[in-house]
Amino acid sequence: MSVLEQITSEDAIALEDKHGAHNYHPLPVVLNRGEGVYVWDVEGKKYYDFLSAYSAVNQGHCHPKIVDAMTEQAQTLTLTSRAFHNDRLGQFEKYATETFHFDKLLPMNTGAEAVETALKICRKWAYEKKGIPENQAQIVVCTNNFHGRTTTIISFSNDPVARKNFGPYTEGFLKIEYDNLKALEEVLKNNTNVGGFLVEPIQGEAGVFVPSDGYLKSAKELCEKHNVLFIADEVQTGIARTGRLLATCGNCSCPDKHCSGTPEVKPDILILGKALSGGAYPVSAVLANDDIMGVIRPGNHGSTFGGNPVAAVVGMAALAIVKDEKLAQNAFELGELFRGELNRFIPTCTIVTKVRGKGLLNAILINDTEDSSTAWDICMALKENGLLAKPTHGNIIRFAPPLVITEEQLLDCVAIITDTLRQFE
Ligand code: IF1
Repeated sequence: MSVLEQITSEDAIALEDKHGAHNYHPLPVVLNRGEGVYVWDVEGKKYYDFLSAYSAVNQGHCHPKIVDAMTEQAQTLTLTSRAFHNDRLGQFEKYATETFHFDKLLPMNTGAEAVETALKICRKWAYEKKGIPENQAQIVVCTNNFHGRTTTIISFSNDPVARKNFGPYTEGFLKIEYDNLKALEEVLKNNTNVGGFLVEPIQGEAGVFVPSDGYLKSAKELCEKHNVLFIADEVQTGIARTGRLLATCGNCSCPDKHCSGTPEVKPDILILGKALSGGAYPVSAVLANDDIMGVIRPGNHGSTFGGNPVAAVVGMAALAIVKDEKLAQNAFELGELFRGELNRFIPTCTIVTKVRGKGLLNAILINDTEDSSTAWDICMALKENGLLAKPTHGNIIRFAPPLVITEEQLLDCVAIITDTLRQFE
C-alpha cells in the first residue's frame, strides 16, 4: 500500500468531489473492505451490503475462490489480446456455454458492451438471415428500460437525465410498453423489418418491476411467430439473483430444483455481465446458438480486454460458486422469506405500501411522492443502523444482498429495515 494513505471518509469524499467528475450522487460512506455480505468503512464500521454493487457481487465480497483464481492467473498471464490465443478462454467458453445451454459465447467486459454486441449480432442476423433490406432493421425495446450508458443504448432510453443533450441519437429502435403483449403483437404485425426484441426479464432501474406471469413466455412465442430474435438482458437478473440461474428459467423442476433445467423461455440471445465475475473484475458475455452467432466473422467485433485469461478464470470460478453453493436455491428461499417478513410488516405501518421482486432482487415502495427525499433519508438512516441500500426512482428502495447471505443474517437485516422504517412513521 505504498502510495495510498489511510484517509478519513471526509477526506476521501472531498478528494472525489474536487478531482472526480460528478457523474454520481453516492451515499456518503467510504468503504475499504468487504467479505461475504459485509463491507466496512474506513472508520471500521461494519455494514450489510444490500446493493451488492447493483447485483455484481452475488457470490459475496472477495470470495476466496474467485480471489485465488484471479491472483494466480494475474501472476501468470493477464492479457494477450485476441490477436493470439490464450489457454483459458476456450475453457471458460466451454464451461459457460454448457452451463447456459448455448453453442457459442462472445466475451466482452461491461454490461453495456455486451448489450451493444447483442444489438450488432441481431442486426447482422436480420440482414443476412432474415433478409431485411440494408439499413432498415429495427429492434423493439421497452419503455423505462435500462441497458447501459453508451450513445446507442441511451438513444432508446426514455430517462431524460440519461439522454438529454447526448444526441443525435442512434436510429433503428421501436419502443413499446413493458409487460404489454398487445403492444408487442401490434409492433411486430405492423413492422416487417423487426430483427429483435430486447427485454429485461425484470426491470431493475424502473424499480424492480416484475412483469405478469407468462409475459416472457408469450413474448417469446410472438417473436417466434414473426421470426424476431428474443434478446434477454440478464445483466442484472442473471446468475441466480432472482432465485433461478437465469430469470428466464421460470419454474423449472430439474434435479437441482432452482437451477437452469427447463427454461421457461430460452432466449435467442442471452446477455450476461455483473455477477458473471462475482464483482471481482469486469466480465460480460453474449451467448447464442450457431445459426445466430455464426453471422459474426473475424473483424466484425471485438475488444482488447474481452476474453482475457484473468476474466476467463474469474468467470469460471464465479459460475462454479453459484452451482457449488446453490446460490439460486438460497436466493429463491430467502427471497420468499424476505418478502414474507415485509408483507407481515407492511399492514402495521404507513410508510411502505408494497414489497415486490423475485429471489433476492426486491424493492419497497415508500409512501411519499417521487420527488420527496424520504427514500434517501431512509437509506441514510439504514446506513446509520448498519445496512447499505440505495433509492431508485425517487421513492423506491432496492434490496439486493449478496446471495451467500444466511437465513440468520437475513432476519437480522429484516429487523434493521423494519426498525428503521418505524422511525419514519
Ligand atoms: C450505473 C440501474 C442497476 C443493467 C442491465 C445492462 C447494464 C445494466 C439490465 C449495463 C447496468 C447498472 C449500472 C449502474 C446502475 C445500474 C443499475 F440502477 F441503473 F438499473 F444495476 F440496477 N443491462 N446496471 O442493469 O451494465 O455497463 O454498467 O456493466 O451506475 O450506471 P454496465
